[in-house]
Amino acid sequence: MVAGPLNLALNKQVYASSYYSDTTGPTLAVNGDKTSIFQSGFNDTTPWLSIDLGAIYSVSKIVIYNRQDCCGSRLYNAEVRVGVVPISALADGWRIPENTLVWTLGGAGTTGAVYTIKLSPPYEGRWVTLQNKGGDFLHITEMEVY
Ligand SMILES: [Ca+2]
Repeated sequence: MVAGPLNLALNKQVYASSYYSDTTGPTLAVNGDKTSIFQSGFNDTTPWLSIDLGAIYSVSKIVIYNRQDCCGSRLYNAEVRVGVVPISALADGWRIPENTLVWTLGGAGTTGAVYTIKLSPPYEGRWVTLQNKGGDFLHITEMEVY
């Protein structure tokens, strides 16, 4: 039997600059369920979500599932970074640019969109961070790392 690719982000420790409520916390972005939604909180104009893979991995692909029910355009000028600088608390936000930029969404996202980011060659990192630069909420249903 050949095992499928392992989602390194699944049920890993995950942090966010804010969250909307206890029912929209950051763990919902890595719980393997494409319907449950992480949503950032009010008054957070550069919200981020940061996954700790638990060790340094060679990352070759990241998949982001935008919200399926509405509001996909709130994902706007978003950035994904991979690296070894820990981003696990609000005070770490200024260090996000120290990790390597691997993807930028130019403009607005689309409801229901799935963004597949291929890293060729693969990039080594432990922390994978998605930041929304559009000034609005960050909400996605899932983020996978391979
Ligand atoms: Ca989810």
